[in-house]
Amino acid sequence: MRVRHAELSFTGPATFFKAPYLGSAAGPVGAAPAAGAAEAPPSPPTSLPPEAPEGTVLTGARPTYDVAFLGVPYDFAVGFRPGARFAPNAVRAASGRYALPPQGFYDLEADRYRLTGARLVDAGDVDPAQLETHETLERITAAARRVRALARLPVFVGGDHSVSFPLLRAFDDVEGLHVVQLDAHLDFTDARNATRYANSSPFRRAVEALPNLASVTVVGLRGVRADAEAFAAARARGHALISARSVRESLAAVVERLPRGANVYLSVDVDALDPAELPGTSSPEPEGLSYGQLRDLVAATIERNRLVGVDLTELAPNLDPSGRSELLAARLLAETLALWWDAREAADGARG
Ligand SMILES: [Mn+2]
Repeated sequence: MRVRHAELSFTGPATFFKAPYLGSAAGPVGAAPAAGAAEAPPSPPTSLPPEAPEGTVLTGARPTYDVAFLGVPYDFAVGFRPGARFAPNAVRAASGRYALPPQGFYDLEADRYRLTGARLVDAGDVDPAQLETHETLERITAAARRVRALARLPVFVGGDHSVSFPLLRAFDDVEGLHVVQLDAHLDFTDARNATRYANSSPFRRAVEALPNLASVTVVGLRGVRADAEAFAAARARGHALISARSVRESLAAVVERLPRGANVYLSVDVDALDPAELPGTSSPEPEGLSYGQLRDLVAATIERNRLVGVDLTELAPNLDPSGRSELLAARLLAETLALWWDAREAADGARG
């Protein structure tokens, strides 16, 4: 009988999905580019220490991994209850429950294994420069570029939602970039309290900075304190703004409004979910999406488009002592990876 090292979910140092850890002590940003450093070898999921030397993420033309996770533990842009800085490590710990076995995940509904052979890596965390906002944003963008070079699918775990702006800047070369944002809030405010880089403004800053950002589709909107100017500006730019109520009325009709055939960056603010399912977030709004609705929206987005990157933001583990918020986030990421892997295989098969 084969025994895997660190079989139980709570054993060993926590990394995302128990993937090998690539970050140096300072994280990918702190690690200076090592000229001519050897490529990190593809390695199966394991909790053993990685053998890749620091700085290996920077050189390869072809990504070494299928999926790379980057923690972005920055929540200085939150206007209400802080705690998203703790999300990367909380998701690491919770995702031990979804450590990928060598044969993949057995899907009981489809009666098949999923994510079989996917090479995952934990690329460490960005080091926030605390109150030096622009320095922090630069570090996030630089780290995201490096993670893009490392893996076919970069997955970023925030942090508050402000991090989506510097993350998106790392996709400035992607033609016809489309953002699918699952969120209770629009996050398109120009400025509030003389602040332009808070977690209510990331997509306003992104469309200003990125000529290649064609459009944004937001699903899950609700609440009674929205910014009218922001909604007018987003509508004027042709963004699709879809309420949580619309999802309740007809998920199928909402799916038809998602982009098709686009290069999509998926940004999941966990407050899109109903706070009864995910209470651990800064600004919860009642009447949110169910987990199943959110998962189906993610599935439809991935099936219809080419996914270039994913972020998950606004998870504040300290606001949910039960721990179920980070477990749900880890579960969503595991399903997202499986959906992406299926879509990638289908696309490879079609190219034949
Ligand atoms: Mn948001």
